[in-house]
Amino acid sequence: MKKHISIIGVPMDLGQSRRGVDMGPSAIRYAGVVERLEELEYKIHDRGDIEIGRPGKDEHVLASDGNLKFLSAVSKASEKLASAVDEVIEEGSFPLVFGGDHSIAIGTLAGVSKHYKNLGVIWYDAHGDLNTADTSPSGNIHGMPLAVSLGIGHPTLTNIAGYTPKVKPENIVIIGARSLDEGERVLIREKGIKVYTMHEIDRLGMTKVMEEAIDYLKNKTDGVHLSLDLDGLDPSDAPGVGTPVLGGISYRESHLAMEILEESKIITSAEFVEVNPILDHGNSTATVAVALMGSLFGEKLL
Ligand code: EXY
Ligand code: MN
Ligand code: MN
Ligand code: MN
Repeated sequence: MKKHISIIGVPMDLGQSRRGVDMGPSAIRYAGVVERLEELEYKIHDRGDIEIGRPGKDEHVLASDGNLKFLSAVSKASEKLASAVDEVIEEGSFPLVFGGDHSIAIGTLAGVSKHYKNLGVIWYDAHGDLNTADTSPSGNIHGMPLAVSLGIGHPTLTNIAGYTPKVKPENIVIIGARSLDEGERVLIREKGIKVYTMHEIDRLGMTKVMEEAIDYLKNKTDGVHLSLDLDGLDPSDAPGVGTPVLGGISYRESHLAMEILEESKIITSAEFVEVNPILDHGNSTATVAVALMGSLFGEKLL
């Protein structure tokens, strides 16, 4: 029987300050994702895009907390996304979500986590995304989704889908970190969150990092969500992102990471975020995202 993947596009750009990332889902589709995954004998159901409301022009100022830009529009979209992801899992299909900025992970995890007692999360990112309104230097919600999913942050965000928290700190592995704010460092230490920074990736190599991450998660979780921010990769390989950070994971290392995840069979949902075609060279970042999905879903050369 063919395995089923359901694609959900989330054209969200309100979680950060650079327009264009709302076109990420189109860019990823244009890069041929459906055809690529169909080649792998998957049955693909593209559910189209979640509708993102446009905010009033002063909304970020009017938000109940001044340091949470577009709180209301992000929350509404997160609720819709959570319901769509929930439906996909109910149908027995694999949810594959395309961003949009990383604030969408709030909704994805809200839809996924209710189906698992102990959801694991692999957060592949240059950043920790562990800020709150109090620690954020920017007020951009895309710097907060992992904290929100831990139940830390504004209640409108932490209570998306009516429950909190979505994930336990001991079930998270961050891979690729190289830009953390002070408040995020404090939270990582306080909660004991497992982080493979670029230092560990350089030192141990990607094979060891992924094997350790999988060992760390596999016996204590009943599902693992992959949240892959394209800015986890080096900007030379993935230039079309809004918050690039030098010294990142290479294209080859990322392929290897996806192949090792595929072999482990632990991934039960995934999202690919922060593709911004306006900032891209051609459509290369979406093309990289699609190639990584190929590896994650089992593409082999021979
Ligand atoms: N830490 C910075 C902030 O909170 O504003 C930058 C966050 C970028 C988040 C990107 C998507 O991973
Ligand atoms: Mn359900
Ligand atoms: Mn991120
Ligand atoms: Mn990032």
